[in-house]
Amino acid sequence: MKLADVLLRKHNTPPIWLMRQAGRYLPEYRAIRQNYDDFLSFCYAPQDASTVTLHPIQRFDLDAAIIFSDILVIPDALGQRVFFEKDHGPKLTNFSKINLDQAHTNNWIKKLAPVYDAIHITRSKLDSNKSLIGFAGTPWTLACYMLEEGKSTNFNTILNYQHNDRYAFMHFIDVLTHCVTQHIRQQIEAGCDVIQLFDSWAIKAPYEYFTEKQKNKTGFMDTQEAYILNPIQKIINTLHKEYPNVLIIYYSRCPEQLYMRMIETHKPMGPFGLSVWHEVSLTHIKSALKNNTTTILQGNLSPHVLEQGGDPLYHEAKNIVESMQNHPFIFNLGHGILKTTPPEHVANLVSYIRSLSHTSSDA
Ligand code: 1CP
Repeated sequence: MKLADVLLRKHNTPPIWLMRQAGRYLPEYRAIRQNYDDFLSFCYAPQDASTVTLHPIQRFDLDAAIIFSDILVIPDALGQRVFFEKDHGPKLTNFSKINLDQAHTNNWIKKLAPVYDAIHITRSKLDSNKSLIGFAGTPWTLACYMLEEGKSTNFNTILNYQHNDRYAFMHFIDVLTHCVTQHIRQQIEAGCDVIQLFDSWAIKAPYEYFTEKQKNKTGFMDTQEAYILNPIQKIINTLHKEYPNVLIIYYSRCPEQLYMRMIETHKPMGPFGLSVWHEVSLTHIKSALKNNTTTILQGNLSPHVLEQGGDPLYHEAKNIVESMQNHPFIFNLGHGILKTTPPEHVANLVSYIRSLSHTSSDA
């Protein structure tokens, strides 16, 4: 079933897909991965990227495929080259050398043509009843990797920069907002019917009130509104005006309070979903939505529970599905699948979720 179909409430089964469903826990992924020294060259190889996108669909019959790519293709295309060292996470070249003015020429997007080719190929091979998900990092999360020049532990560079030079930082967020919108537009044009925005580092966003002067000058109350809520809503609204049927899901690793603010402030103009981190209670978020059943919820099994498998997995999965009855819902993890996860656990989870809903519909 297509993911947006949950709004039609025709199915008893919640659709299921898993963040990072293509990846190193699958032997068929590792076999292809070893042909590339450099991870991004793999992302820019349309045939192989499409093949690994389809692996988890062939193996587990999940309801959606997510295009095999990375959130860091945007900085790479902007000229801040990205490298992955084995088991060390990403490293990005010098931030100060990139020219942000070129972002508006849209020349940089040409570098991402292989991603759109991979989407074309995948759509032509994917069953028409399944969704194809495109994605991007959010401006804040991309800014974290770009300013920190890789994976950070203390986030000092970005936190100091935003504090010491608010307007320059906000200009940077604006540029990234444009880039993310462009990259998503191309993914939709290439054949994606669902988009997920990954805000993996929203949890590191500061919550600082603006001074009167800053408030008047920017129109924002605080940094959370300026760096997260406003840019995300701007991206979603721009895209929904052009593509009113595309489901856009916002995934965030953030405190409950930020989801609540998103719920209060975002008035969706098209199908919209919130994907909830497993450290946050999905039922609290559901309660905050009150009777608003136009916002789809997605999540939020712990990836550790999936890795462990067995009874705790079934118990947690059942609780989640039961608590989401009467609300449009997509089953997923609360963060990406761990590379130590046995593939059989994924197969078990999928058949369990599908058996559950049959039982409840028979009752
Ligand atoms: O060598 C390898 O095999 C590299 C592992 C890997 C994979 C499989 C990386 C490096 N990226 C990916 C693919 C990927 N990344 C997908 C593919 C589609 C799928 O889900 O199957 C997606 C959606 C992403 C998104 C992504 N990349 C995020 C957001 C989600 C999340 O995990 O929070 C982030 C933060 C990245 C950056 C990144 N790329 C790769 C790694 C190891 C990381 C995380 C670095 C860090 O911990 O800071």
